[in-house]
Amino acid sequence: MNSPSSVQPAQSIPIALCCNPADTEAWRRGLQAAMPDAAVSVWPAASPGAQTAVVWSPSQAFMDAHPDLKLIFNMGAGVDALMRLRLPAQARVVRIEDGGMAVQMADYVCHALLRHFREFDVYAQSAAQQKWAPRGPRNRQDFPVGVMGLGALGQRVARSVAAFDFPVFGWSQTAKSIEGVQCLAGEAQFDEFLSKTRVLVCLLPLTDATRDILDYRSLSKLKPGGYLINVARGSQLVEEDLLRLMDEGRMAGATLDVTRQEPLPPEHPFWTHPQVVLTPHVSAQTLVHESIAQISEKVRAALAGEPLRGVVDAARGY
Ligand code: OXD
Repeated sequence: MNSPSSVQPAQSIPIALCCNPADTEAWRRGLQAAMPDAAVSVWPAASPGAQTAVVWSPSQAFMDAHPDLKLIFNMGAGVDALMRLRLPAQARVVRIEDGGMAVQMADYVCHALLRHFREFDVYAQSAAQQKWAPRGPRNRQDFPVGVMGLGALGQRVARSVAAFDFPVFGWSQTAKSIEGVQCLAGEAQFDEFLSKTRVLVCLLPLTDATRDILDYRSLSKLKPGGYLINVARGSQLVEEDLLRLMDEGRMAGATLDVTRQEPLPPEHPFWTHPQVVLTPHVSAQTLVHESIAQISEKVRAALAGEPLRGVVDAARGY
């Protein structure tokens, strides 16, 4: 009989795998290579006794077919899709910690920030019209950046932005301390954080508390000429409110890697809005090799009864 915190021994690890069909084979082969004694079964073939699962956005049917799961590895950083399901009571959800995603987030956000700050889109338009039209320098002190969400990814982003000498503020639920970043925390300091920020970067987990957090009220607290970079979840932004603030000239624009509906429907105004830069949810993609190395190490740690990092707090939802 296994204790609730340990999993079956290595030679009999059934692993239930459930992900986007296009990625399945790479994950199946990678998991099998990293854990030769595991038996990886690919959903919808169920592995009813499996205590370990590796998943991205699984269905309730998957969970119901695997009532003995103790460890559910989420293939990405955001666990919101999992948190909406009824999970086996004894299961712990473990997310990928960084796994090569933090540097991607940092380069994506720095690119979006510098593209806006250095007016590269304006120069692209001039070049398209064969116009040699230099513009004066802008002062980065006038572009304070506020990073919402200071987990592994948010901290890396905040540090990378600070390395470009922008003033950087951070905001998170619980107080954090990051060199070069002025950190604020909790509801009580939210408005102060917004009012110090001109370029707002959202890296928050999606929970009931953060759904719709980027609405007219909060975005209109930004400094004049506010700019939004959303690399978290589309449901955190009230899209009509952003459109209204841009129409009113109170926000300069946005770079959005995520939208409420993905793929973005063809008729959506973001596609053609001149102040919106869109990418298709690619700011930080899960790297299969790095993630599998992390998962197999954690499976080994769980077998040895060692404490696990990256376990999601079900009450907080991240
Ligand atoms: C993630 C994502 O959560 O890709 O990792 O959205």
